[in-house]
Amino acid sequence: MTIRAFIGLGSNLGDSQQILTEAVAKLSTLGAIQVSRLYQSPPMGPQDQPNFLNAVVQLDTVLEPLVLLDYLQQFEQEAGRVRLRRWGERTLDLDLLLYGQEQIKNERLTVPHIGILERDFVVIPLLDLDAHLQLNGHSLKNLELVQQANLTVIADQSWANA
Ligand code: PH2
Ligand code: MG
Ligand code: MG
Repeated sequence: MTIRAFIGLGSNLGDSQQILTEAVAKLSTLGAIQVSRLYQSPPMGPQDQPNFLNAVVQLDTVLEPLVLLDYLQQFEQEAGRVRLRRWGERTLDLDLLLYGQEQIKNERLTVPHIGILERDFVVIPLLDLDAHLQLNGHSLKNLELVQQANLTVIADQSWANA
């Protein structure tokens, strides 16, 4: 069965746009994808780190969640992932945000991803892909943080075709 998953992409080390473009190409090998616009976002967490580039990919896939997670972690490693500290710098961060309507909680994975509702750099690109997306019965577009979002659009939805 094909499931619609959403994956959050982030990078603030190295050539972030290139790193995210390569990540999108790899995600496209796992199923049919759509890509949000590309955003620049001030860091959540320690402020003495560069701004992030953030985006979300919608992926229609037959992969089970933990198999998908294995791929996401493999792609992070292949990008030379560096993770210096909690909430800190990342070469590439790929987070499984949503997996259909499923609620998943085990030692490797919590889905929906905790913190979606607090992160404009996740919610705004999700809305690019599905303006009517709901979480726990709430429309994401009605969240207060949507009005107060502190994001800059870097490129339209064709950015990853480069
Ligand atoms: N990721 C983090 C920590 N802080 N801030 C922004 N704006 N975007 C991120 O993706 C991000 C962050 C660690 O994964
Ligand atoms: Mg993250
Ligand atoms: Mg992560």
